[in-house]
Amino acid sequence: MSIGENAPTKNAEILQWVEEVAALTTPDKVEWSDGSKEEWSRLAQLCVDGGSAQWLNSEKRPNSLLFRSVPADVARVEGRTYICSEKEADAGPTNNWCDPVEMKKTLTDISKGCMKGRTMYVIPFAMGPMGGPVTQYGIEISDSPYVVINMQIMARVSLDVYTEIEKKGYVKCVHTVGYPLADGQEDVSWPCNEEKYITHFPSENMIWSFGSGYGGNALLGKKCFALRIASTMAKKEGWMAEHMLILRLTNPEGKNYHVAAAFPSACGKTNLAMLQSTVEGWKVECIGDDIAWMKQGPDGRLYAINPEAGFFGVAPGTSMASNPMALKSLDENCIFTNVALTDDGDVWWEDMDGPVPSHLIDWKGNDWTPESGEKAAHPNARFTAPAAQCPVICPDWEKTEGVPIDVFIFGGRRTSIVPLVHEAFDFAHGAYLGATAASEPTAAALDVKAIRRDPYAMLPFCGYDMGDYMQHWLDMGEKLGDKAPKCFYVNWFRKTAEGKWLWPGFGDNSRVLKWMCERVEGTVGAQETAIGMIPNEGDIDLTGLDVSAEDMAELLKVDTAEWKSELDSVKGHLERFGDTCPKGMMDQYEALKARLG
Ligand code: OXD
Ligand code: MN
Repeated sequence: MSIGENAPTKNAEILQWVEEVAALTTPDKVEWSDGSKEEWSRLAQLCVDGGSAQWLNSEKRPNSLLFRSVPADVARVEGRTYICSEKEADAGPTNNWCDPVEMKKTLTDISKGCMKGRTMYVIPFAMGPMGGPVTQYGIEISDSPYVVINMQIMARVSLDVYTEIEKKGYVKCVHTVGYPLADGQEDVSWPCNEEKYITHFPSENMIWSFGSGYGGNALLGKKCFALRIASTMAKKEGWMAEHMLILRLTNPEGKNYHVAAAFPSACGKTNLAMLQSTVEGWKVECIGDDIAWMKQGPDGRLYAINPEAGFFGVAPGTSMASNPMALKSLDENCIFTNVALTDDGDVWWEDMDGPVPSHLIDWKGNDWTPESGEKAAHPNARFTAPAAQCPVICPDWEKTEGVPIDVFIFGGRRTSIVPLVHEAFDFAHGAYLGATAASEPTAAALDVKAIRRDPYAMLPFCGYDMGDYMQHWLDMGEKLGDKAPKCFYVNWFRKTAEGKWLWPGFGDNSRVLKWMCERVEGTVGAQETAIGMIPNEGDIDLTGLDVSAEDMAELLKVDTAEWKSELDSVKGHLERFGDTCPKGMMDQYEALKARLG
C-alpha cells in the first residue's frame, strides 16, 4: 500500500513509521486526519450509519452522540498497563514492567493483520496550545473512528502539528481495537479484544495500545502521553507533568491566584475545577480538570498549562447541584459513552437532577425502569466535552506560556484524623504531603487499613519509579526556591463520630481557597501543629454559612494520638520504594514523628 501520495507531510521518518504500521496491521485504507469540522461530522455519521452510535435529539442536545461499549471494555485497565523501560528497576514497584523487546514482539505477533477490514486513521495532535513553550506533539494511529472524534475534542488535532513536529519532535502512539474483519464479515457495534495491552516505551517516546476502544486506553494523548510518557520527559528535562486540575481565583480587588490540585479518583476533582464560589466577590474560573504541565518561567515561577482541550468526565453524579458548570458544558457537541437514553432522545445518569424517568434504555441497550434494580448508566459512563464550552472557562486557559501557580493542593477522602486544611511548613514538607496522600474507598468505615496511599494521585499514571518521582518533587522545590508554590493538604470529607458530614463541600470549598490565597498574601496568620499550619479560629470566612463553632473546631482538630497511629502505615508506604525512596522523604517522616512526640 502506498500511503505517501496523499500524505500531508513529507517527513520521511513519519511516512516510514506509518508505512510500517500499515504493513503490519493491513488496514483496507489509510486516512490522514485533518481535525476539521467536516471530518468530525463525516466520521460521526459513519459511526451512526455503522450502528455503533446514535445522534441524540438535536433539539435537546445538538450535534451530540451516544455510544455504548461492552461490559468487557468500560474503564482503564491498570492490570494490563505496562511501563516498558529498558531496566525493570526504572518502572519501580508500583508499575507493571515488561522488557521492551519482548513486549514489542508480543504486540507485533498479535497485531499482524489486526486492522484488516478497517480504516487506519493517522491523527496529528498537540497537547497544549499550538506553538507554546510547554506544548508537545503526538501522532496517534488508530483504527477506531470513535477515537478520532474523541481526540478532536480532547486534543488539538490539526495539520499544523506536522510543522511543529519538525521543531519539537513527537510521541508515536499506536492504537488498535484488535478486531480485524474477515472479507464480508459484519462489524460489531463496539469492537475490542479480550486481550488488552496498554504499553509505554519511555526511552522511545512511544505508546502502543491493543484491544480496548475505551477512554484512557484508547485516547492516547491523555493518561498515556500527558502523564506516563510526559512524566518521564519532565523528569529528564526538569519540568512537571501532574494529575492536577488548574483553576484561577480572583479576589474582590481583581488580583488573580492560580491553584493546581491533585486528588485521587472520586474526590471531586472536576467539581473543584469548576466550583462556584460562595464567598462574596471571589470568582473561580477553570483552566483544566485533570492534567497540568508545568515549567519554570523566565521570572523563576512555575507556569502551568492544561495540555488537553476537552473534559473526559464521569457522568454519573454530575448534576446542577454537584457541578452546574460541568453540566452546562454538555449542552451540545458532546460524545456520551455508556450513559442511559431517555425516551425523548436525551441522556440520563444516576444522581442527575429531577425525577428519575419511568423508562430508559440503559447503557447495555436494554429497557430499564426504576424497578430494574440495576444502574441505568454505567458508573464509569463518560462525557467528552469541549473545554471551551464550560461557562467558567478562564479567558487565559489557552495562554501559550501558561499561568503562574501560587498554590498546590493535595487531598483525599478521609472521614477522620485529617483536618479540613493544613499548610505545609515549606515546599519539601509539601512534597512529603503529596507523597503520602491517602484516601479511603467511598464506602469505607473508619478503618485505617482501608486507606490507599496514592502519591500525588499519580499511582496509576507515573511513567517511572515512584521513589524517583518523589525525588523529582524535592528537586523542583530546590530549583524553584522562594518562588515555589505554597503547599496545602485538604480533606472535605471529615465526619462526626455519628457519621454526619462536618463540611458542606462543593461551592463552600471556596472559603478554604480564600484562606490559602490570604496565606500566600501573608494577610492571615496560622497556628503551628505537629502536622503543619492550620487556620486560626475565625480566619476561614464563614459568612452566610451555618457551621457551628464546635463543628469547625472538630474540622480543624489535630489529634496527635490519631496521627501517631498512622505512622507505621506511612513508613511502610515509603519503605516500599526501597533504595529509591528519597532520604529527603524519610527525613520528613522522621521530623513528623519527632513533632508528634
Ligand atoms: C480519569 C482518572 O479518568 O483519573 O481522569 O481515572
Ligand atoms: Mn484523572
